Amino acid sequence: MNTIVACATGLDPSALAVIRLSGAKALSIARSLCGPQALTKDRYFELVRVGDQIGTLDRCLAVAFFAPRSFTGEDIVEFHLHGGPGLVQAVINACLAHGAREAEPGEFTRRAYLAGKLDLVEAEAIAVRATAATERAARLAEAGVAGRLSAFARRLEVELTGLRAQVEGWLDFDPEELDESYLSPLVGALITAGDRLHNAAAIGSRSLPLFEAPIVLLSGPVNAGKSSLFNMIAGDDRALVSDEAGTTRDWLEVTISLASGVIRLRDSAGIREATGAVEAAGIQRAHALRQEADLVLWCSPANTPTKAPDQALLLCTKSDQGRGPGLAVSSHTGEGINELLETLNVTLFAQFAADSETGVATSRRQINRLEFAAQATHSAATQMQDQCPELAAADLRAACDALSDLTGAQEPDELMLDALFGQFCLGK
Ligand SMILES: Nc1nc2c(ncn2[C@@H]2O[C@H](COP(=O)(O)OP(=O)(O)O)[C@@H](O)[C@H]2O)c(=O)[nH]1
Ligand SMILES: [Mg+2]
Repeated sequence: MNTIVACATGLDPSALAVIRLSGAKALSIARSLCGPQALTKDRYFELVRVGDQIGTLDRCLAVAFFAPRSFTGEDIVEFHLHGGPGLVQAVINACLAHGAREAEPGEFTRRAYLAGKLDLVEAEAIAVRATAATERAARLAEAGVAGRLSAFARRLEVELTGLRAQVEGWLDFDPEELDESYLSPLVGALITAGDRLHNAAAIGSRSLPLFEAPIVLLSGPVNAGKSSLFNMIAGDDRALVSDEAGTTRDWLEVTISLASGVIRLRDSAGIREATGAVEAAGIQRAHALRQEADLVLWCSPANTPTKAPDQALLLCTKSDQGRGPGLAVSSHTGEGINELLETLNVTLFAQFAADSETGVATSRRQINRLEFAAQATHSAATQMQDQCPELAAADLRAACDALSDLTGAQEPDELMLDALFGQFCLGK
């Protein structure tokens, strides 16, 4: 495999930056930059002069991790240098000139997974820790890094394999002979296992907003005060506000920190019969955005109330002008804004409950595999009750496969790995 290089700390100016090199040539490339005496000791921070063919670039710290005792299992060198983007780029260029190639997003972690250093659940939990916006998200993801969910999945896989052996034992019998007194404990065990898997998926779903920054969309009729509310919450005049109906066409997004997590708040065009092609395009987009949103805030003006669509949270906007159904808010007086933020915080983030048995799923992919395994296990219970042990055994095989997919124990396909690691930060 090639030796890869990337800046692990982002490319904004900062006091320090970390550049990582990983692969068979990591040490030789690093010594080309720092001199042949450098980096001869494992895990030893040393002061080096890094330079290219023109001259010294920086005096900085460097450390080597010799294979296989490194994150990726390969030789790794890290430069902890000063953080100017031009300096960082020059050092990366020097590594490239000596035969490294630029890493893809997530490629270090992908190599760690391929070397058997961590499973997919742990890899995804590490990605969350690299982007965690809140302390709570970071702490929950630590449970993933520590492998609690992986251990749960492996335990369940063993249990289901045992249950499958019992199910297959029934295949040798005449269905008439399926004795209730043996059958009901088996069915009971299948239902319990399915429930535990379902519970793990449900905990994951409730916690997902902590990791994903849920999308909250301001929607409603034109002139309902959506853009004014957007600006009020953003603390900035981002959106144009006007009493002319149909002002907003492009949609806007700001990231807002609530007490327990981060949301992406969006403003969109008001819903009505459009008066022109551009407004019509804006309204069409507003409808599409509604599908994407985790929560819709339906803005209904106090003086002309409208009915909220299902699932939306109803706001009575312009509450300084009167009263209507819904949570009263006014962008002019500030009434109800704190209550709205508190409601959003509770609705989106207060539902999670960490579970000591299962740990917490940190991605939709993990939740989806857990839920699939739960359904297949429950289906196996039903098939046994209906005296179809063959179908029950097939369900249990599918459930075990889903659990192997979850941790990546069964070699997954390249496309899935591309999709999974492609979402990682560069240098991770
Ligand atoms: N009285 C009052 N007027 C408001 C309030 N919010 C917005 N407006 C006015 O309503 C009109 C439409 O506001 P805008 O935010 O552009 O609504 P949008 O079309 O839903 O985005 C503007 O003239 C605003 O000044 C409010 O809380 N109280
Ligand atoms: Mg608007």
